[in-house]
Amino acid sequence: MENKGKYYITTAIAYASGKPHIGNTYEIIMADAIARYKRMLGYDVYFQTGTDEHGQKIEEKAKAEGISPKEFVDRQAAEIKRIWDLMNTSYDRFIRTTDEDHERQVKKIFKKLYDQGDIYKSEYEGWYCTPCESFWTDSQLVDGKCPDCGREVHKEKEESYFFKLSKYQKALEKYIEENDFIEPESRKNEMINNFLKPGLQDLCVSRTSFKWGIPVDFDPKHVVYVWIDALSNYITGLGYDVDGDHGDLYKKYWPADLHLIGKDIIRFHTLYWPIMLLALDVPLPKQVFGHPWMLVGEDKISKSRGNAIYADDLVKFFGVDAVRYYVLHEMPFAQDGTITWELVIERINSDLANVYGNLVNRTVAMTNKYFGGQLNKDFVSEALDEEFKGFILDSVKTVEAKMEQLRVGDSIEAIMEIFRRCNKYIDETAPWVLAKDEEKKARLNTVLYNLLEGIRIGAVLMEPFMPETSRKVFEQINTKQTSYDSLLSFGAYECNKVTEKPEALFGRLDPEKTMEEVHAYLGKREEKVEHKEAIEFADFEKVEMVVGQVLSCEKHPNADKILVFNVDFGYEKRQILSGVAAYYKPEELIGKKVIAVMNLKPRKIRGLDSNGMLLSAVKQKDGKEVLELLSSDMEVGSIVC
Ligand code: ME8
Repeated sequence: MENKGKYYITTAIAYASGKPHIGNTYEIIMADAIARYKRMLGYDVYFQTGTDEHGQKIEEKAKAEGISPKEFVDRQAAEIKRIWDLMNTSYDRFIRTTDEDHERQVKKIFKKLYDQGDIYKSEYEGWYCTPCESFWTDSQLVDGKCPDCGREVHKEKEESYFFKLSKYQKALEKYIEENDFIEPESRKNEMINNFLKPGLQDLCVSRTSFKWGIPVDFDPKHVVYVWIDALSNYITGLGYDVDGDHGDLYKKYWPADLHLIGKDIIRFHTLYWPIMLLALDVPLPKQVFGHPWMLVGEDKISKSRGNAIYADDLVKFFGVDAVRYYVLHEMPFAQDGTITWELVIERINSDLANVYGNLVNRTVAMTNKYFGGQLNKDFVSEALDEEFKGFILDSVKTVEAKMEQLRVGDSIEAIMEIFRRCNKYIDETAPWVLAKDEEKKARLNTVLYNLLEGIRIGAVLMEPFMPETSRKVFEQINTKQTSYDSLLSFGAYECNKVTEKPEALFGRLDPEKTMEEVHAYLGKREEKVEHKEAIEFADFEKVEMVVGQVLSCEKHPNADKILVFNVDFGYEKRQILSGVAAYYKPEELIGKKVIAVMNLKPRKIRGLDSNGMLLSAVKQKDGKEVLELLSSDMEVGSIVC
């Protein structure tokens, strides 16, 4: 096969702070599908993934467990790698930011940028979000919270190193304008309008408030900002060397053809990362694709809310390929996708069992029944066949065009259309009727040949997405014709003897029974909810909670999820906003006694003031969130302690 050149693809490196959920896992599966597809096309692919192991959050988590950060990340990285391997992902390197070669180069990168005047020392004061490890200015906060994750921020001041991003802004703008660097298009506009047009601020690139990071080697009380450290993995993993003594992989594969990442970290990859490279005089990556997010139902996946779904749990019930299929098929190109256990079951039944599995099973069974398992090339074609073959060959082109645009879900759908067309062909040709007439034997032979060839072509195309299933299909129909070149024309199938006893590729699931088993399993499984750190009694005592009674309650005019309460506490009345609109009608809350945190700093939510917070209890039940506002029979004005 013709060598199409090199292709270097990377995923984001996962935070080694917890177990990756199905959203994180989606990304490695998608990258794997693209990598496998490109290899099939004849590209020389290098595929890198790994773990992001430094930062304050990891330091804190390790401390809470009483182990060293290194012990903590060793365990987490092993768990992440286990899941990547379980999902049959074909990466070439699993880089860890604690790898010695990476750390050495990051120190050198920082020093080079400092020596050439791109990084300078100063003092920083700003709002800091610990989970995101990001500083924010007043104007960047949204309703007083982190604009990325919506969590609380706190003021922090520290001596820091800064990176003069503005120096490279013009060059970056030019690159973005002249290339298809940021995909999809909507994400490109976001970056231009929200960050480049207002002008890039200098970026704080070191920390002194914690230790778990790569030390700045000429000023070791500072550690390198985790994003400078993490982003560098894409070149250090290939053997980039600041002094120019690059490894062979770097020489061969850089610049990256594709950085596949989630939509929340586009800013880091399309602004800071290319600017780092411009400053290092390293060629820029060709494309950054910011994929959408996987939601559970309509909600963000959240470990603290306990709605997270994990790939290994899904695999226990449905197998690796069905899970790969679901996430790849269900995730749209630019909008968020959704997953629930019920939806996975539905999709397996409708597509994999009823269409794909059923087609292969009955075609192999008919080949056995009517021809002892082996066809010949004695063909009697009819007009219908040409349309059928044309459809299949066109589908090969559709898949290629869609994959070129990274529309993975659409590509899979085009392959499923091949299998649907085959099933329709069975209805149109009715092989069981042909079988009754000895004179129609050659026609029956042709029909089954066309079906086996359709299956073969579909399975070759499906291999990057469901490798193990394609392998089983090739085995069942007994073909060695599995290369991409074999799809150029219709008719490469060799007529070998098919398997005598075809095993079903996908069993049909009984939705109710399966869900019962899922609930029983999830109920028994160790609780995976992440708990917050222990706090001092003195900290708890700072919270003032009082019983109040709802005087009025109405919908927020600009936010669907929020209700606006007017609450009487006896000694004063207050307006408090609460995100409970999905669980209550406003009128049923009037007169209800509630418990409020009184001394939470006032904040604005979508234009309205909220002066306190109402307490509620929330739980995930059968895949849905159940919530209740906490109440008390005590008199209005009673202190809760
Ligand atoms: O961001 N659906 O790591 P991470 C789809 N360490 N993708 C999701 C998702 C969801 N619900 N939630 C997260 C980091 N992701 C950094 C990356 S790269 C130099 C450093 C994606 O473990 C997320 O957007 O939080 C990111 O691309 C990947 O999962 C890993 O997220």
